[in-house]
Amino acid sequence: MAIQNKKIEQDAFLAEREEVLKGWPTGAGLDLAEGVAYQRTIPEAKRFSSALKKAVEESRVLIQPRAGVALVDEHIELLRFLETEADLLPSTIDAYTRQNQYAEAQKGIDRSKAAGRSVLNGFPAVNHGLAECRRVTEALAKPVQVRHGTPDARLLGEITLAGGFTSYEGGGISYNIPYAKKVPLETSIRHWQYCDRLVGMYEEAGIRINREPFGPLTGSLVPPFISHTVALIEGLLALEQGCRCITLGYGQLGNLVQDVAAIISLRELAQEFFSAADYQGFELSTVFHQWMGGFPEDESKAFSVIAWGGAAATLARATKVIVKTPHEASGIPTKEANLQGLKATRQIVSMLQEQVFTDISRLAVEVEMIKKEVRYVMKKVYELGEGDIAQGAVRAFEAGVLDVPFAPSIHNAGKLMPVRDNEGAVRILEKAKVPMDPDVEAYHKQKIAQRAEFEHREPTYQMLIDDIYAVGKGRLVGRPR
Ligand code: 8ZB
Repeated sequence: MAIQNKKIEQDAFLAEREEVLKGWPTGAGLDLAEGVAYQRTIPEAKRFSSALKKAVEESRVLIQPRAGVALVDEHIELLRFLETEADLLPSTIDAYTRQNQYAEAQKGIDRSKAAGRSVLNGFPAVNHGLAECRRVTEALAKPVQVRHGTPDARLLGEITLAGGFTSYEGGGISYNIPYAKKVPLETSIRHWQYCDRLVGMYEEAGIRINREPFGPLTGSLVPPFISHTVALIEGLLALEQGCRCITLGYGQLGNLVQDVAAIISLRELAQEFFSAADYQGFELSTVFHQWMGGFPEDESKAFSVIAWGGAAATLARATKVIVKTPHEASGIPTKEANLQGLKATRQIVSMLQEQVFTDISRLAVEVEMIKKEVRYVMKKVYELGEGDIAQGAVRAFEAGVLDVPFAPSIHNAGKLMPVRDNEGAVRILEKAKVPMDPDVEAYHKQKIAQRAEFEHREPTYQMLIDDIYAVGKGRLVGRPR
């Protein structure tokens, strides 16, 4: 049957659950009621949703790293080290687990034990299982979230939620298009409906679990209206399955006006579209990702990029900021480098927390522009789905109506071409099949023309390539040499 944005029925969910739990021996015997009872024992101070709610109320910006290693004791040690500075904690899951390759993950665990260091790029939660996940979450004083990149995260969700994690990242589009090559969108959306329904089951039992679609997508010059549209769709899909605490995300692009406008418009559009679809009583927050593109090798330069992200997040009053490290250009950071990223971010977040940048006049133009762009695409997505946003999303990707730059998936057109304007804001050079209001498209063209004139060259693919490498080379706009 075609995919639909419709709450999965209890019997269908429970039948599917039996199969999901067979995916690896650690799934055997997982009892949902016992998981709920366990979640109920978690103190308020360790609930992700509570921390986010308080931050929204106090207009504060929380900071969160990414971190995960192969073995439980080392993972606990790492997170304890980071929680001295972080407000919120992650457990970044390894790449084998993200691909449901649990046998490979097991080899990685065994080899890590032999080598005395982690040979996995994250924490293999499925292999470690329920009791070990609880050992992790119990060892920490702060809320912990599962962060990954998994098209089929059903078993991972079962184990980690019963294991005491209070937030779950990902979505059927955002953990497919940027992360997988061949997984059909219907498949990943359906599997994420399961994850959302699982969270919905906890919610219905009185347990608040935070859900966060992955905002930045490929992190490579993704225009705000594209990532916002995906975020809204994933928010709507989550709400339908019973999720009630949603955090929508955005990846920093580097132009301050555009970045602040992106967070403001994301929040307002979410209220608009969620209410229009008749969802009420949800908690909404936002996450700002420090620059997700290429970083400078030089650590001092990397700190500058990190701080600029912290500044933009704070001036935009995102609810939390996901922090990069000075090791970004080389790979998985040491725990010391990870702490350095947090400290650099803490300093700038604290210094700027009294300053408000959300009411300057230049912002209004960008906020309205993004809203117009998103409404235009969303209208088409609903049309394609004949009123159904899940079906609409699938057809929109098929038609190139939704198109994510630089995504590896064969189910993404890859024809939309962004480029920076003369002030570094990301604009649309070639809209391909993405619907845009003619006035808005003209605005983009005009902004790009200013840059072309300044650089005495035509805006072409080369300009975009120059932009991709610019930050790593010490600039925002990829000027010709
Ligand atoms: C899409 C997210 C990519 C970012 C970081 C990368 C990059 C991935 C880990 C990690 C610390 C890990 N990342 N895995 N950071 N520990 N196990 O996610 O460096 O910045």
